[in-house]
Amino acid sequence: MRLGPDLLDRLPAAVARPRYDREAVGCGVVHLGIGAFHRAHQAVYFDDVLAGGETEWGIAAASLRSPDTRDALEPQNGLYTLAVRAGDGEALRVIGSVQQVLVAPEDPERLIALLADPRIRIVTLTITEKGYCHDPATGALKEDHPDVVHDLGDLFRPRSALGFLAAALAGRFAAGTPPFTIVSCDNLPANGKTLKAVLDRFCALVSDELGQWVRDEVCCPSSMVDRIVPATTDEDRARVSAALGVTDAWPVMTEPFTQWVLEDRFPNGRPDLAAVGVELVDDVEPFEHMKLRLLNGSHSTLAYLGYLGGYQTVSETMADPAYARLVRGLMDEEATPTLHMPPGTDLTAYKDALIERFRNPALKHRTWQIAMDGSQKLPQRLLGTIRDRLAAGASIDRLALGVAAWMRYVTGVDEKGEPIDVRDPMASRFKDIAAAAGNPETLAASLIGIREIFGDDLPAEPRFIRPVKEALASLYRVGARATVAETAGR
Ligand code: CS2
Repeated sequence: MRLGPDLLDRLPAAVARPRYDREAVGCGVVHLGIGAFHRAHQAVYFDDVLAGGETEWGIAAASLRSPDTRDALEPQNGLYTLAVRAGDGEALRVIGSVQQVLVAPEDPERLIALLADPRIRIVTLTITEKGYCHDPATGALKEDHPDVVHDLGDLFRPRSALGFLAAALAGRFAAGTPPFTIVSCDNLPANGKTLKAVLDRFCALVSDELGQWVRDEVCCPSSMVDRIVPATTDEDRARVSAALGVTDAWPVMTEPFTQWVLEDRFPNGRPDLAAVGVELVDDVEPFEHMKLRLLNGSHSTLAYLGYLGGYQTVSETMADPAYARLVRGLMDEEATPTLHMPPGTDLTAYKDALIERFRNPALKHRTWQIAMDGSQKLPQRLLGTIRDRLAAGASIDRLALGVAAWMRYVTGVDEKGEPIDVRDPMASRFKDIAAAAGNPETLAASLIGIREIFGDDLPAEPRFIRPVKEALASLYRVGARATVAETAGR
């Protein structure tokens, strides 16, 4: 038997479930890029909104590529289980806020029509860093990106999120419908501003009139989202289904912690998000820096060094005391001095909690998963911190080791000579660079020369190049574990 509305009453008492009338809920939100993160984060906040009695904020979610989520959730009427996991067990909750799942490439016009519907007042995005079709170093739209070129040529059968948004906004503009508010929930720097810049530019390339309307009318509040969501395994599916007594084809795994900090700019209305724990602020930037630099910067550092050191998951990596010391040192000594938090923020408590979250043994968060798409992640996770440190004349040893570990990782060969499955939009470029480089020194020099990642400044900065080259040389000489032990002890 498959999880579905008719079976909700028969679930074990310990399983939380929607107590509101799902049939009475209208759709007010479209989410682009439905994946596990959306289902463990924004969809849960909206489920709380609906549980609080609001009825206009159901979610229609779209996948921009694969039909997998739709195939799993459609027979379940959108219902799925959230498994909140910690050392002391697992709490299950069935989420009801996702009303339908569309697969964009199967019927692009249907998604555009939905987005153009006046009832849709908010669009949320988790399309990953590379989904913005931008240059990660500058934030500008890559006008020669194949999806951008394609979508500008055929706006009514787009591929990219920007294409869908522009096509729908064109429809709303023509119909005199106010625009929706668009909330980026990706780990980009100034994600709202970055989205707004690429969208404005994209729409201006469609037409001057649309460009101007979008520039003047469309709001993209920035947000900081945080919840660790490892990929679901077959073992997870089997365990959750057994606990429910019915099959859930795709439950999502997460941790108890969750946070959403959001700029309060919603001219077309929003639910009472504060009532469900969203922190509404005027300026997200300090929180975003805190999270990107402390959590994600540490995560990527742990992922590359952990993978190279032979560790499969973050919690396994953290169980090595040298790695734990390195990452705390990275946070305390190198990242924290670059943060400017509002008064009253307890960064020590935040970092203590982060260390515990990384250690959570119930989460099998693979280092390989986090290592993906490093070219898109490095700038905001490590390089911004490095720039601020260098401007202050301060040391960057641990940050440089994180960058060097990324370099060794993207060569595609691990310490035992085994291949690494490198997933990155620039993977083939890395392979060519690695093949041409005769030694760590030239490897580092060639990778640092990639301006889309390192910008114009870092390739010309000896105080950056030297520690990265030294760290990379050490990774090749003695390996990740010994280099971590040595750097952590400094
Ligand atoms: C991770 C993030 O995969 C990754 O790159 O660093 O997805 C991380 O788990 C989330 O940002 C936590 O909020």
